[in-house]
Amino acid sequence: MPIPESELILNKDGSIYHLNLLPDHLSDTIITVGDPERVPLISQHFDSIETMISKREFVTHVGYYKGKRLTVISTGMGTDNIDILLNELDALVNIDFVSREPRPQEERIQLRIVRVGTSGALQADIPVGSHLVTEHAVGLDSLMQFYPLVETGLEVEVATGIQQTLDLPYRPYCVRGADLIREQLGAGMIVGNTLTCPGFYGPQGRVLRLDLRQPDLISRFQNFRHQSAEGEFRLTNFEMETAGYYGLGRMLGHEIVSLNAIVANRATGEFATNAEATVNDLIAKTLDRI
Ligand code: R1P
Ligand code: URA
Repeated sequence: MPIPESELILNKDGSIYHLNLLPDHLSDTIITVGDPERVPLISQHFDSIETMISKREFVTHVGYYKGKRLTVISTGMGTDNIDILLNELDALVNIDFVSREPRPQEERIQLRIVRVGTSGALQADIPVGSHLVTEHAVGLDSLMQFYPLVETGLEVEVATGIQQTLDLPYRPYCVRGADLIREQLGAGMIVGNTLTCPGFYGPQGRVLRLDLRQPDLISRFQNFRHQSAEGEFRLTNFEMETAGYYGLGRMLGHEIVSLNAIVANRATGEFATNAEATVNDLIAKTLDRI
């Protein structure tokens, strides 16, 4: 059965609805960033750029870096955008746009996706200016309420513990990312467990003019621990997309890693004096290893 026009939406030129890309535009290795202005910061290192396309917050540059074809895409903020990004990237490689049929299993392409983003540390021993690679991601957002994500026993235990600690009316989700790409791209970085929040202020315990429902939210995050045969689990950092990447990556069969430039520390109250340098160093490491 072909996928209807209302579900797989193509623009008049045949490109996918939000990303505005054609299947030929994409490389198998993709760097993603939240901020559209971070795209040229990466593609400026390319030997050549073959395509520059943008629509809404999705700015895409495709080119060659030391002979390797790479795509850089910005996503904007939040896991709702990651739902669009990953479904549309997967459609570009794994759905035939003419027949509107998914490609057979043996023809499926596995993308390698590296998120290069900023993040706030939750623990005092994770310094501003450091780089952290996400092992487990915990999603406080609602994206995975809509997909049949299969979690391991440990993932369910961690997520249930966090639900109890935070006294939430729903169970968060927890996903361990793919090991190989984490070891390759994150070599030498702090290995952490990232909390993906559905907002930057209240959901990350920030108070400007609005009080929090739970005034001690930050210390609840900081003090959460789960003991298992694999050791002690604690939450290390905050951001707004990683759990969506890891959940959809597992279900769609793509290899994804989230690399975090730590620009704030919520235990010490610091914000980076030179966040750009921390991000630029992470970009350099990413390009070197990819
Ligand atoms: C918030 O300032 C934004 O920064 C982080 C968060 O996940 C959120 O998107 O990532 P980026 O720097 O990649 O946007
Ligand atoms: N991005 C976030 O989501 N939180 C921070 O504290 C810093 C960057």
